[in-house]
Order: sequence, then structure tokens, then C-alpha cells
Amino acid sequence: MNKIKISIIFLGLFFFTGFMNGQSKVSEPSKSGPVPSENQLRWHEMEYYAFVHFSLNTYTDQIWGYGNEDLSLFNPEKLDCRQWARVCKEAGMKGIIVTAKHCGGFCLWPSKFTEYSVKNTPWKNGKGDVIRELADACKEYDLKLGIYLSPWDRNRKDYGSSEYITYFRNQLTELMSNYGDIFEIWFDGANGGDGYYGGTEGSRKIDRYTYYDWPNTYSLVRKLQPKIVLWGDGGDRADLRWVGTEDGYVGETNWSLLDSTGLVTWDMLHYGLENGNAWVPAEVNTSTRPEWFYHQSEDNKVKSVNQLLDLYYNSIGRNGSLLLNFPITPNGLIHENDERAVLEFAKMIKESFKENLAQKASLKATNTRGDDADYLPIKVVDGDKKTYWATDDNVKSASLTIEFTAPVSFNRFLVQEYIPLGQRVKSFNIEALVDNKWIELAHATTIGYKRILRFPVVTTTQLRFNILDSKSCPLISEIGVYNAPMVLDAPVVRRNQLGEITIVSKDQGSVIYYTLDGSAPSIHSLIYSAPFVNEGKVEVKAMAYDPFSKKCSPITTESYDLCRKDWTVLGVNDPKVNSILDGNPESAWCFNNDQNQPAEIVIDLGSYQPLGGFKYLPDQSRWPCSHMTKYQFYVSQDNIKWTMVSDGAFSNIKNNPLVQVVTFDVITARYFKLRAIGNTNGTLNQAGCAEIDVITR
Ligand code: FUL
Repeated sequence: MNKIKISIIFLGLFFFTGFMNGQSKVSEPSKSGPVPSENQLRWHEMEYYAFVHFSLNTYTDQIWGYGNEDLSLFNPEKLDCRQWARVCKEAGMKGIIVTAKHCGGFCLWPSKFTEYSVKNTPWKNGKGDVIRELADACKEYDLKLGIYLSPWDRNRKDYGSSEYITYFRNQLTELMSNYGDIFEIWFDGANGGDGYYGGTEGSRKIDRYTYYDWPNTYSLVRKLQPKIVLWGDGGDRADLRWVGTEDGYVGETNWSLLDSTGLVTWDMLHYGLENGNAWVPAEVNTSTRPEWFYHQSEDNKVKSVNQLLDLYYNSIGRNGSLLLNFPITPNGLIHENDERAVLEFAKMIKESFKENLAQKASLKATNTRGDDADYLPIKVVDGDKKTYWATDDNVKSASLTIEFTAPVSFNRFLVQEYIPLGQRVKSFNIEALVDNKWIELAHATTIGYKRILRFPVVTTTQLRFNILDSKSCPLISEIGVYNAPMVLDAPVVRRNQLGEITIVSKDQGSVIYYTLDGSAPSIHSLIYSAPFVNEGKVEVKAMAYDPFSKKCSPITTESYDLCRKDWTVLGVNDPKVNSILDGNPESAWCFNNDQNQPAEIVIDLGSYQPLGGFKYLPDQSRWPCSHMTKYQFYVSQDNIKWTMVSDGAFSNIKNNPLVQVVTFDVITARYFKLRAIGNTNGTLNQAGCAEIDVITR
């Protein structure tokens, strides 16, 4: 071998090993727009963490305390922060943010700067410190600790003056110095209504942008906790943003950007700002129940697994984080219903994302940055968020085809951008090759840290991910293709006033089977495809069926009596009163009697009917109009002469506002009247109602 040949081989080997070692031949992509700080990046990776709401409100059934609530009420006999931490850990959460002080001003730690704290309660004879116990429990369970400290304080006489700011900062200093690392601080923007204000009552107006001197307050926090992220909706931009709703979802388009100055509109909170000049990602905050603090009346309103899954896909699945609240019970624990729901939800998430089918596939891209090994498509399935597939700088649309060795079935697509260099993708879609044709499975806009798309199960050998538009060359760090099982919740059956029956399953892609003759549905029963009319007395039984796993949901049974199409609510002119007949438990009407007499619901049935009972569903909304607690039920032939056929009490209606069913001896009549003899407000003249119905014999 001559010298020239040897050096050619050597040179070739040099380039080959250079290529294999991933030595870049092309430059690293440059940043595109604002990028996250290290603290924000760490926070993005947490994805899912808990809120706990616990204060004197827990004992007073209040939403916001006034600051004059009796300290002797606070005595959580079974308080166990290790139980909170265990539940959160098992649920897959990464941290806990606790309401150290809510707007009522009560402090869960023995602050040196106020008497309105745990130190003056019977709990542990005033020697307890909830924040300390939680910090210890978080350490034990490897969770991060976050603090909610309400800037608004209705206990303080000095609220509104500069003295209060000193007080607020003293408290912040205690919390930021004495409990180890704090990952997030939550400065609630809530402020309003009359207060106690140390006994002076009245209302205090402050300018939430200037009063708290956020720039200096924020620097104090950052000085004491250099690794913290700040949540706040004051004038000075915090590290994280609210999404404009507490219902658990952020916009489908979600840019992690805002402008660093200027007013923020609702749209900006919900969708971010495509060309914003600061990285301010979205945190979705919501509760396992309608309210933030514990109310016994919500024990049966804990979100179902399917509702929790919706939260997940509409927050984490849309480039947001999920901050899910547990209202702590008066004895100091997470309620068993909430625990059960989040643990089942966690199981579903684990099941759903257990196998990434893309890992066994081959990947081909229409463009790879300089054909460089560092940026190959394979990087999207290496499980390493720090590596990514990149295109050449001038490329703003590109496709990546995932080819499976054999047909696979799936219904989820997960994709992540390499955000340390900015958020770029503006729109994309995914397609599957079915019968030799590309069909679109889903179309979406932004990606960001993480995006997950849901669609009905498809079986294919090829999946194509098309980036349709991007601010600058796309950088994709991870892709996942999964087949998530269905939850198979019992379907929801409703009949409206016209007798139209609808059956809905939350499980996308399931088949609904139903019967109308009282028999149990099976896969040989009628298949539900669209609403249908049935005006008779009928019992509908329905189930959802997953053709893929061949599993069935529990069966729903709904019995309907008279069709209410000829019914009229008398004495109320507003057509919205028909909410009590529309078959929709979510809509309600509040009956008021202006003369301070008992509120009444009076109905003309349109014909004579053999009445043997009635059903009253109280207002199901988050802030319901008063429920009837005592009633009288009358019937009439002519709307003049009334006969009382039943009277009694709905005993536990406040805590358990379920449908109330009353039966009596059959009597034929055309009119009926349900009169409130007592309500949950302790008056007579108001009664909320979601649905009213009769039982005929
Ligand atoms: C809201 C407050 O009004 C609620 O009480 C709760 O603390 C929630 C997290 O923020 O703005």
C-alpha cells in the first residue's frame, strides 16, 4: 500500500468516526425569539403538581374568609402532610403548592408578625406549623414545595397602606428563608368585596399594579430563593402566566410568550403571544372539585377520570403545566373521593403512555440539517430531550415519516420542541397511510414544550408528521405514538322537553348500544348514531363499547315518565324558566317571590294525568341559588282550587344536592305546585331548580 492510499483511508476513517461521534459539520441552530431561563426550563419539566387549599375557610364553608373567623375553629385532628405527599407522589405529581396564607389572612405557620396564625389555635396547643410539616413530608417523598401567599389580606387593618407592604415582605422573608428550597411562589390577584380589615370593615381599593411594588417584591423573592419561579398577575411580568380560566384548559394555540411590558388581555393569557418578547409559559390551575376549599356539599362532585383526562390533554397536552388542587378536609386530609379519582387517573395516564410505538419504527425526514448525524430524525425517539431533529436554517416546513415494520394501531401523537432555542412551530398535522391514501388524523397549531393530540384509533404501517409552518427551522426533540385505552364511562342519557333522546359517551371512538325495553344492552342491541324522539313512558339503558379491546362500560339507566312537551311553567314570563324542563341538569332557574312569600313552581301539564309522585333536582351549579329544604306539593284541576297531597323535608339537600323523589297516593290533576317552606338560605322566598318532573301511575 503506498503512502497516498494510506492517508486517504486515514482521512476517510477520520471523517467516518467524526460522523459517528456526532461531531457537527454544521453549526448549531441559533435561538429563535425569547427562550426560557434555567428556572423556567426546570419548571417545564415538572409538568404536573398539586395545589392544596387549607385555611380557616375549611371550617366555615367559605370561599373567601373575612379575616375575623374564630381561631379556635382550626383544629385538624388527623392532619397528616405525609398523606398529602403520598397521594401526590402516587399520582405522579412533582410538587405541592400550599396556601400558606389565603385572603382571610390566617397563617398556616407561626409567623412572628401576626397573632392570626396557627400559634393561637387549639391545634397542637399552638405549637404546630403546617408549612414545616409539609416541607418535611415533601422532602421525604421527593417532592418540591411551593408557597401561595395572598397579597390581599382582609385580616389587616393596615391593608392599603405602606405599612402593610412591610408586613407582607416580612412574611415573605420568613417563608422564603425558613423552609428550604421553594420551587414556585403564587401571588394571587384576587382582591375585592367588603372586608373585616381588623374590624374597620368597609372596602379597600388598591392598584394591583403599583401597590405591592412588584419589582422590589420580586427581587426580594429571587434573592432569597434564586431557583424559584414566580406566578403573579401584577404589572411586572412574572415567570409564569395564568390562562384566564380556572376550568382547566389553555388555548389550543399556546405560545409560551408575552410582552414584558404593557397590559395583558384575556386572549394573551389564554393563547400567549406569537411574537411576544418574553418567555412567560402557561400554568393551568384548577381543582378536583368545583371549589378550591373543602365543602362537604361537593363530595359527590369530584371530577371523574374522564374529566381529569380532559384536563391533562388540555393543559399538559397543550404546552402548559397542570396545577391540580386538593381541598383539604376539616380533619386535615385529602378526601378519599379525591384520592381515588387522581390515583385512577394516574393509572390511566401510565397505561396510555406505556409504549412508544415510534421507537420500533424507521424514521425518514424530508430535510435534515446539513445531513449531520447530530440532527437526524432518530433523535426524536432517543428518549433524550436534549437532542433533536433539526432542518436547515431556511426550511420552515418539513415532514417526518414514521414507518412501522407491521401494521400498528394508535390514537395519540405526542411531540416536543427543543425549547432551549425557542418555540417555533406555528402549525402541523399528522396523516396515516390507509388503503394507500394519506388521511389526515389531526391538525394543530403550536407545539412548544409538549403537545399531545387525540384522535380515534387508526391502524396503519406509516404515519406522517408534517410541519406546515414554523417561525424558523423546526427543532423536534421527542415524538411518541401511543394507543391509549378507553376509560369506558357509563354514557350520559338525556331527554329534552320535546322528547328527543341523546346518548353521549366521553370515550372517543366507542360504540354506544342501547335498549328501550328494560333489557340490558349488549353488542346485539340497537346502535346509537343520532338523537331520536320517544315521547312515551320509557326506560333507556345504554353502554359504551370499545371495539378494539372488546370491553364494555357500566350500563346507564334512565327512566322517563310523561313527555314534557305540552307543559308550561306558570307565573314566570322569561323563556329561560324552561331550563327546569329541558332535561339538562346543568341549566337551572331560580324562583323568587317578591312579596317575601314562599317561592313556588307552578306547572300546567296541558292534560289530566294520574299523578303519583314528583322529582325535584336542585340547582347543580357552582354557586347555586338556594335549595328547597322543606316543601308542600299541591295539585289542582283548574289552577284555582288546590289540594295539598304531600309535605315534608329534603333533609340532606345542602350537603348532597341530588334528585329528590317523593311519591303519594295517585290523584288525577292537570296542574301541580311545589312550594318552598324552607330553603338553604333560611328563607322562604327563593328556590333554585334544575329539573322538575312527575311520576304517573
Ligand atoms: C383564585 C382565588 O379567588 C381562589 O380562592 C383560589 O385561591 C384560586 C387558586 O385563585 O383567584
